[in-house]
Amino acid sequence: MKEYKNFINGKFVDSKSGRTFENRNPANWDELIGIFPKSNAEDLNMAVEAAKKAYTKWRSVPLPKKAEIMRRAAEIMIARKEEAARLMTREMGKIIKETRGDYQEGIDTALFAAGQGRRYFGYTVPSELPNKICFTRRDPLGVWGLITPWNFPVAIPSWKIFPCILSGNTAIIKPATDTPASAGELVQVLHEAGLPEGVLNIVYGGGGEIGEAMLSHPDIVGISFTGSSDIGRRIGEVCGKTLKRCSLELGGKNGQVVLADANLELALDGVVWGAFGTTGQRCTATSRLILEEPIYDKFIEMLKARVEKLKLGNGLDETVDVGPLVNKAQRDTVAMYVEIGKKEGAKLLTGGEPYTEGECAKGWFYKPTVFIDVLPTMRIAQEEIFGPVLSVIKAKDFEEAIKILNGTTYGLSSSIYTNDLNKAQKAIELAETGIVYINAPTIGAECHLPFGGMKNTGNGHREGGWTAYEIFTEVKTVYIDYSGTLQRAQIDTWNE
Ligand code: UN1
Repeated sequence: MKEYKNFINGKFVDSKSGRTFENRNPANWDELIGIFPKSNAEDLNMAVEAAKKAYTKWRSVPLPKKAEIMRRAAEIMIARKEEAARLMTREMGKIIKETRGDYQEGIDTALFAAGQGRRYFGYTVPSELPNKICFTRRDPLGVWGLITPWNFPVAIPSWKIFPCILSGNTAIIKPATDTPASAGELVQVLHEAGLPEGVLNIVYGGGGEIGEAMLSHPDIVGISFTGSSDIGRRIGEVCGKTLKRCSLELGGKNGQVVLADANLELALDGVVWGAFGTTGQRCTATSRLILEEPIYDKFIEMLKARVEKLKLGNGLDETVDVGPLVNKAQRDTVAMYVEIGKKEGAKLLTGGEPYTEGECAKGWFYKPTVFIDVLPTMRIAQEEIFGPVLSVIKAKDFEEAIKILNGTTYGLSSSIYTNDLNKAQKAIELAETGIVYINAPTIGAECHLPFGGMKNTGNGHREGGWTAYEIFTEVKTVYIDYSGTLQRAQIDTWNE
């Protein structure tokens, strides 16, 4: 058990509130991971002051020099990967293979930032007039508020922190109260890597208090948020009023389509991993399986057999496939949706109840659950559940499958299993999602490609790769006239 403190202006400090909160292992609630400050607006104000002060100097540090700090951070992370993954499994519950992957995504993002420092391109184009050049450059904005979720305790904070600070901004991160330790250790890594004081600060606490204080703070220029669409709407609304920059990465209701010609074994591997990996708690999780009619019955039989073999337990056990839900509220939500599904008339194929065998009795476990004969309009086919619940829907042909795939308000990720090149190509064109997978599950994004969704999944930004740098920078257009005369654009011509 460790007692954590806020990290403000390069120092670990207690909250002015004097209050704390606990973080417990969702696989065994007797295990206390840490105690954290339950901060208030005063703590946030101090962090903003520190970040504001640091900004003037930090923004003018040459980018390749900033990038060296990112590289050192990556080196420290590589050395700490196993330790960090174990902590992450203990605080969040997902299995150790996945927390290693989560941490690896953080390392990859740090390394990408380290390279990006030397290829921070603008572009140069010709002018309409002689003896004049035009180019663009990117500049930072100032102090950012980063609000991160618990399902990817290191990867998602990394997606925000590295591009934000490499670009010359300074930031305050408020991690989810379910996974504060992993985020705290990441901030510690950057401190050890030599990040100057005040550039990155961490303030622990609830969204209602710290998130709201960030939104209303006049010196915070932008908010980057990953979480639910409801909270995203609220953030977008306030940022709209105050004209803060705002990037929102929100919910999903991702579908996997399996066409009759597909390799069914491959599609089965895909859906089991996509639906029950991270116990279904990914924005990219597969929560709908859309089967073409001729293979419907056969695939369901294969699915039932496979899902019932999944082993639940503590994620530190390498033989376990599925860990617990992150907390009680999450398990209650899953149980509530299972009831809704039954009432709506969907048929429960397997699961549908908490799992309390042996040591799992002390954790938030829920059996991997599959509903069949789900209609596309049912709530379990429309609303994000964020748990191990898969809704199986029948489609009569390719066209109907795509219509069902697109028939939700979300648009993050989609997957199509087929060996028909033409249909695959058509599905890529028609899918209303920011990410499309062919013959692969809906999860598995890589850090150097754009990540984000259409419709209610966000507000048009893309994290990952160089598109993340667009979120955290302003484009500046520069014209240099070296003619020594007044040249009037749109009026003077080159031969006059
Ligand atoms: C999320 O679901 O919140 O593609 C992020 C994936 C991971 C990232 C998921 N690399 O599933």
